[in-house]
Amino acid sequence: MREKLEQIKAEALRQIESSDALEKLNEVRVNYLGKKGELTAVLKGMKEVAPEDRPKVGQLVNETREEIERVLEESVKKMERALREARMKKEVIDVTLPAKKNNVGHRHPSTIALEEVERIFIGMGYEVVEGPEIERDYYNFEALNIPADHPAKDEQDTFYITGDILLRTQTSSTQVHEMEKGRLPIRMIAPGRVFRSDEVDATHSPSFHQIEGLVIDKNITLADLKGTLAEFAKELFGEETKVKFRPHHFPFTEPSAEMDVTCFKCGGKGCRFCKGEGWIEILGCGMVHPHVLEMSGIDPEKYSGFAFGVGLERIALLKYEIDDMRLLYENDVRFLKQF
Ligand code: 2NM
Repeated sequence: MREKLEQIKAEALRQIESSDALEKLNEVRVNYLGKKGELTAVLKGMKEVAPEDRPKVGQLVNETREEIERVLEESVKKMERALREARMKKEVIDVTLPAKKNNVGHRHPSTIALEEVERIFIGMGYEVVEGPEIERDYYNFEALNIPADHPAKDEQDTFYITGDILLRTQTSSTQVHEMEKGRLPIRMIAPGRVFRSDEVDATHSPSFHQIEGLVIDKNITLADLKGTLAEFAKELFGEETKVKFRPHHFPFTEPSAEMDVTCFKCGGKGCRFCKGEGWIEILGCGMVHPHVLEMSGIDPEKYSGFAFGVGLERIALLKYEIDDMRLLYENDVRFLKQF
């Protein structure tokens, strides 16, 4: 019996020794110490042992069991330690590696241009007012004196949600809301997104941004319009910038004009940038039509005003000498981070 136990122990220890995984060690535990294990089998065979020898044999079985358990425990601990060490080695952090670049980003060129325009007008005492992008036909067209048969009202040009509700095509609608409040005088700019059913190309997009200005007070004249916009042009493009007004037509202003600025690249001599003209078209403007004032509840006998509208993307393209508007919408950071 002693020999048999020695044999079992030797075989168990050999198997422990050759185990290369925790699962293998567990197999050894089950095979030798488990309920159906070899040592248990020996205990079950005790009835064949002479009664006086039983305590001795029992003790021997227990000693064998304890020895196998001890070696097994040791091996498990050793293996677990080795596994942990291997894992730690793999997870080691090399603190000498260069740090990941922290990319902070910055404002979009259109945002920079917008904030520049806002800064200029806030400096002249204007309020910045934002309004809804979804409007009723009345605020986008009718209140602005735009007749029902005007080409801008065509479904080809305007995004309609229903027959009466649409995506604003200009931010003048915000100015109408402001006029209706009846708080005079008004000195405001209305920046924001506008929508027109245009195909995308280098100078068009179905969604772009406008900044429209409105001043209403007693005794406002064309001189105020010219002085204000000349000052705006100087602040935006430089002190030496000159302006010129060309007669134009808008339904909501009378008289109406388009304003050109001297090319800030050549100073007006004519160059590639201004296509040899020396002048660059920058905005539309005019004296608010008396009927527009009247419809919003302002007495045109007592009050007068001027208004203007400028495209934000156009300003950004000019200021940063970008030749394709699509670059402003693609948001490729390699492009954007140049400004
Ligand atoms: C422009 C050109 C001229 C304009 C008119 C008004 C309002 F609300 F007073 F009637 N707001 N903006 C206006 C005038 C807009 O954009 C080219």
